[in-house]
Amino acid sequence: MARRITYELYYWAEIQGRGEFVRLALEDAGADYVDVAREPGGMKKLMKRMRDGGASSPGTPFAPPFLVAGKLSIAQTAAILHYLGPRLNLAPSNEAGQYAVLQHQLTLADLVVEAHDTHHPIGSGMYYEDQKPEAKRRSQLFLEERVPKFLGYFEAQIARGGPRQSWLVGRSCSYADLSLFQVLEGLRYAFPHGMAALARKLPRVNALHDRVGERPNIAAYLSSPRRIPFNEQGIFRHYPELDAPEAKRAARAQKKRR
Ligand SMILES: N[C@@H](CCC(=O)N[C@@H](CS)C(=O)NCC(=O)O)C(=O)O
Repeated sequence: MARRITYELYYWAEIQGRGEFVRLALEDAGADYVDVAREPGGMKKLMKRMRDGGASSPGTPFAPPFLVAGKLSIAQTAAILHYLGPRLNLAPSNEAGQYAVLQHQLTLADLVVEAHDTHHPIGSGMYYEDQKPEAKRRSQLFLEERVPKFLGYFEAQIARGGPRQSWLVGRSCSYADLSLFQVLEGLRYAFPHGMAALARKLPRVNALHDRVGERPNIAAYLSSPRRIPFNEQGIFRHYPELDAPEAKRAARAQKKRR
């Protein structure tokens, strides 16, 4: 019998962030894994790996998350999931299906960058408070144009499969479905008003979200202490003034003042 591998996930201990896409896949599959930075002395281990990459690694990661699987060390969320997908039964077995799932993951990664930039449109290294007017404008455009475009795209992808398809690719749940769930969770946390206003247009995306949330291992994970609550250090942050209709009101007031 093949030995069951214990994966090591390296990611910041205090936030869901991009590490959460990997956590969800590992949790859904019931894989053995260690969330390294959340263990005693784990942050030191993470920083050391960032510096030296580990004995057998040809390079060092640019940023967490990265996964260590035996002698392999893989950075970049989508690359990690592309590796894990077939091993955790969260990707189709054929190549076309695997690349379709990867493509969706990368599109979600684009959306994640834009979600982050709503509260940090000018610079990641600056305080939110020093880029608030820009953040308001960016959030309004994000909610009015970008979220409908991205989520409308995913709605159409699910619809393409016809009435019997309930997942993004084929007939079973993939890591991209888990990631779409997570993106929706994050957007609803950050923009409760804005997302409520869009809900009617996204019946398939919302139904997929609910189906993922009901998967037994995911439901157990979400109610466990392993699930870090959303907070204002992560990618999805709730600042009421950025949510519609607050953002709209602020942008209108700014226009009047000019
Ligand atoms: N494209 C990378 C982005 C990784 C990334 O931006 N990680 C963040 C945390 S979510 C980080 O620590 N960034 C440090 C930096 O950009 O300086 C991925 O998808 O994994």
